[in-house]
Amino acid sequence: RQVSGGYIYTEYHPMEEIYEWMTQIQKNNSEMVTQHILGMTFENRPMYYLKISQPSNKPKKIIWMDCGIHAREWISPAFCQWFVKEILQNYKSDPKISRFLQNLDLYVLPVLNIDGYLYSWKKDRLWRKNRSPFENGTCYGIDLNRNFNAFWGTIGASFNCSSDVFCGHRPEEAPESSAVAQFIRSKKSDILCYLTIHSYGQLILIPYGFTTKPPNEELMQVAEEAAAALAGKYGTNYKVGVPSSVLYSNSGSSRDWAHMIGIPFSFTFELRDTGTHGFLLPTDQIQPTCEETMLAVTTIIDYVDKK
Ligand code: ING
Ligand code: ZN
Repeated sequence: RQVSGGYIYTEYHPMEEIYEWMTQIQKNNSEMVTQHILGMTFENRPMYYLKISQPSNKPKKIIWMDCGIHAREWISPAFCQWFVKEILQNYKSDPKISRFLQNLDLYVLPVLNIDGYLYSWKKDRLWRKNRSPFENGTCYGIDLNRNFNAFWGTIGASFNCSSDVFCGHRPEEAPESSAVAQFIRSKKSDILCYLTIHSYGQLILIPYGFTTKPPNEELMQVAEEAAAALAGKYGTNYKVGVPSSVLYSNSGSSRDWAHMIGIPFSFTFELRDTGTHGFLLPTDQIQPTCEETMLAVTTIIDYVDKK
């Protein structure tokens, strides 16, 4: 059990508790953390992100990380929360963290697909998409990770609204993907790295999802370093590569879009496991999963900072 500030990080939390967690973390760390609104979900819930920033006069670059774009991938929001806790607990004592916080601000969106996450808790544990209704309420949901303007609708996506990979009728149709895209666009010259956290599969994916062209060597190398750091903790094996080489091609993903508009580093994480439990990762794996992922993510941030 990992408890900090009265919050249990080794359990999954319903959305109401994550909202409350955001308020508390901001209150208890007001010198470092601010809470900001990114937009509203389809069902009109506020999407908040946390900005972690060490006070200084230096101009900073940005690391963006979002979790929970897919509703059923509960380990993802759990990791975003763990990440924030670890940074705040350790930034003074951990030389790596204290070094990169001198140059970088961390922007963390703990749950991107809030309506879907709630639906996954209350109605259908394996729900993936957002909750926009179509065709007179006979089908629901856009796959937010097919709704970005990156070869949108061309491969690994569907135009059928009952499909789990329904890409919408146009890029950024969903208010949730639109809110993220607008924000990333508005800060794009300052964002060094875009991280998006999914499960499952134990993968680190690099752009692009829609071609089989050889990937950017540097991104590949950074991802391999991150996977090695991760494996160093518990021996968990991650595969690294472009989607077509490790799984299947896709289009309209946030990772590809972020890289296409000029963000130099962009990665998708697929956390534990490889299918034994899949999306239903047992709570006793939250801690080891978050610990090892922390090593991978800080390896990437460290690289990006030193570059
Ligand atoms: N996987 C991601 C998806 O959007 C992905 C990312 C794409 C992985 C293509 C592999 C290949 O489908 C999950 N689990 O959501
Ligand atoms: Zn996913």
